[in-house]
This record gives sequence, structure tokens and C-alpha cells, in this order.
Amino acid sequence: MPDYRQMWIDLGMDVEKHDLLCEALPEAFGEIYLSQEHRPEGMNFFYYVVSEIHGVRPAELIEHQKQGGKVFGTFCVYVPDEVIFAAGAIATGLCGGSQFWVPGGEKVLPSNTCPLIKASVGARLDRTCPFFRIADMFIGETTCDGKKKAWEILNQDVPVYVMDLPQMKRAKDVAAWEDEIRLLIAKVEEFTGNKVTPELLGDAIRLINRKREALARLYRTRQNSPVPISGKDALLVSQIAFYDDPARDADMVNKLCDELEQRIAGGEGVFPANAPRIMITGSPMAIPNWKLHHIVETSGAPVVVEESCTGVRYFEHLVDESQTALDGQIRALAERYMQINCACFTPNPGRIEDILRLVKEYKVDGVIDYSLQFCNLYTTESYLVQQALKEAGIPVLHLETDYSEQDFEQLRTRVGAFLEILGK
Ligand code: BJ8
Repeated sequence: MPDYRQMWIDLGMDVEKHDLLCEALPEAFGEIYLSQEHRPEGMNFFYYVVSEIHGVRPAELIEHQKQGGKVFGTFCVYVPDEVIFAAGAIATGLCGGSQFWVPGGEKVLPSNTCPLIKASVGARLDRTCPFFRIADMFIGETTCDGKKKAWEILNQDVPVYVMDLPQMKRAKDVAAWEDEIRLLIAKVEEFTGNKVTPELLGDAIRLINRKREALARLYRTRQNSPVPISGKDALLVSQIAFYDDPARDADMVNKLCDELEQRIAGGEGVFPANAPRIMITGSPMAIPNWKLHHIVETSGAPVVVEESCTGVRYFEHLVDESQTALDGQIRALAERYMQINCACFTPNPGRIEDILRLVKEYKVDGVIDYSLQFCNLYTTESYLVQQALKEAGIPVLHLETDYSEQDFEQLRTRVGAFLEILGK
């Protein structure tokens, strides 16, 4: 394994503090992931990526910068990666998913801020994540109040460009998002010195669509019973899709799918066919947040789908590839992205429709409605989600938690009781 210490020093990281994270992660990963039985061979690539998460990909990004390229860090699935890749730059997800970074965020943010925001700010300000050091510019968005204010604080330390996401879905809102994409193109062109041409944008649209198609194929395998891959593994694949090179990622996901489809043909699964099938809906789970999946699956039930931004919201709907002029392409991007149903929209009936549709598609027996602590959007929308599921006769459990391990046993008890109710 190469030694990345000098790279981290060159990035201005706090290497002593970072060592503590490096010590903790392999143990947690081993316990959560490598303890699983009958893991697909195709997961080995993703296990390797995560075992080297602060080494291999950061080194590639730095190499890209040495060749004169830029790296943009993003925090939301509404930010169109296509624009960034079209300008010869690289987009990388930056959401923090570890408790390790939370205290750093709490130095500058109210403690009643969601852990995703606290961890993201902490990872940058404490200088303990290479991705947060490498990104030349962060791209934020106006999705929730906590993020909006966090951008201002981060902007004191690193350039942050903020996209103004409309919060309704009328025609004028789609048009407003189209305008925002135009402004992003102008910003990215100025920052990179590269022009976004229709040819380059067309290539980038196809590139990101290929990744979406591969992830959709992976999720389709999970509709089978017995399910051929654990929810934990599928979640890891989704999380890595935010960081990895999109073409390589699509290839590796497709390779994994070849194996899973063979498993399906042979009737092989990782859980018994009669185990209760669980959907998780709600706040995103940024890497390495595997807590709830681990609890559910070690309690005997597979997570078969996530209605979240680290699940179907990330890849459902393709961008129309038939447009060849810039105006049409930008319109197609706006239309595709505005089909995502985040709780920051009002009203947001599309999300409820998605949840009810996914219950059928994935033969879900019970839904866990998951909110990150202090995430007002998902915690509040939970009322409507639970109401709709109850009306449809689908058992639902609402859980609110953070990144710490403190409530682990309490959650396990509640999940266990819920699985008993499902009575399979
Ligand atoms: S499209 S879910 S990625 S905003 S969990 S920071 S909402 S307080 S992450 Fe999100 Fe985009 Fe929506 Fe998806 Fe705020 Fe809630 Fe924290 Fe959140």
C-alpha cells in the first residue's frame, strides 16, 4: 500500500489528527462490511476504494490539478456534475458522514445543526479530509437553512459558489433553475478557463447518464427475492459513486451487476427469501454513515431500497441526450434535476408518490423513515410520509438519529420490535 503521508502534509492537513481517523476507520469497516457472509466478488473493488479512500482518489485528483485541471466539491444531488465535467474539471461529493468531524463543525455552528453539515464544515476547518483540501471551489445550494449559513462560514476559508435552488416546481421554477445552470456554466468557465461547448456538454451528459444507468441496474437486482446483495453493500456503491471517476464507476457497477444477475438466475441471495424487506426513506447517508443499515441487517432484515439522495434520488431519470444545442441541453438538465423530490420543496407530493411506487417495485414489507437529527425538512415531512404509508397499509417506523454510537442499542431495540411486527 503506498504511503500517502507526504501527500497529506502537502495538502496542509493536520496529519496527527487525521491519523486518529485512519486508525478507527478500518476497524469499523471490517466489523460492518467484511463480517458479511457471501459477499459478491464484484464488491472487492468498492472495498478497496473505501480502504484507500483518502489515498487513491485524492492522488488522482491532485494529478488532474497538476495537469492544469480544476476540482469542484459538491454537497447536493441538484448540482449538475455534467457542467463541471464538460469544462474539463472533476466534480467530487463532499458531504461528511462521520462523527469524527462533528466536533470541528460545532466550533463554529450551533450544536443543533444536522450532523451532515457539522461534519462537512468540521472536515474542512479541522483539515482532516483530503477531499476538502483538494477541491479548488465548493459549490453549495440553497436547499436548507443550515447549509445556506454554513456556506458563508466556509467561504471565509475556501471559495464557495452557491446555486439558488427554487423550492417549488412550477414552470417558472424550472426556468429559474435553467438560469442557475447557465450561471454555473459561466462560473465554471471563468474558473477553469475552459469553454463549455455543446459537444463537450453532450459528452458529459452521456457520461453521467451511463453512471446513472449502472446504478439503476444495480438497484433493479435488489427487486428480486432473495435479494442478491446486502443493503450495506449497495449503499457503499452509491456512496462511492459520488467520488469515483464516473466512467470507471459505471464499469465497476456494471461488472458487479453481471455477477448479481447470475446470482438471481441461480436463485442465490444474501438473506433468506422470507426475511422482511425494508425500505429506508429520508435524509442522505454520506460515507461512512452505515449505522442504520448495519443495525437493520444484523437484526435479520435486508434493506432493499433507499428513497434518499444516497439512493434512488441520485440516479432516477436520465438527461435527454437528443439535444445538440446548448440551450436545449441546459433545458434538459434543468428538467431532469427538477424531477428530484427533496423535502426542501413545497408542496412535495412527488416524494410520497415515489415512496409508494418503490414499496411496490421492491416488494417492501416495512419502511423506516429516517431523519438526521436536527434536519427540519425530513423530520417535518415525516408526518406526511407516515400518514401516506399508514393509509396504504404499509408498516412504518420513524427514527431520528445522528452519527454517534450513543443510541446504537436503543435503535437496535426499536428496529427489532418493528421487525417483529412485520411478523415474517
Ligand atoms: S436534494 S436531501 S442532498 S438537500 S440532512 S443538510 S437537508 S438539514 S442533505 Fe440534501 Fe440535496 Fe435535499 Fe438531497 Fe439540510 Fe437535512 Fe442536513 Fe440535508
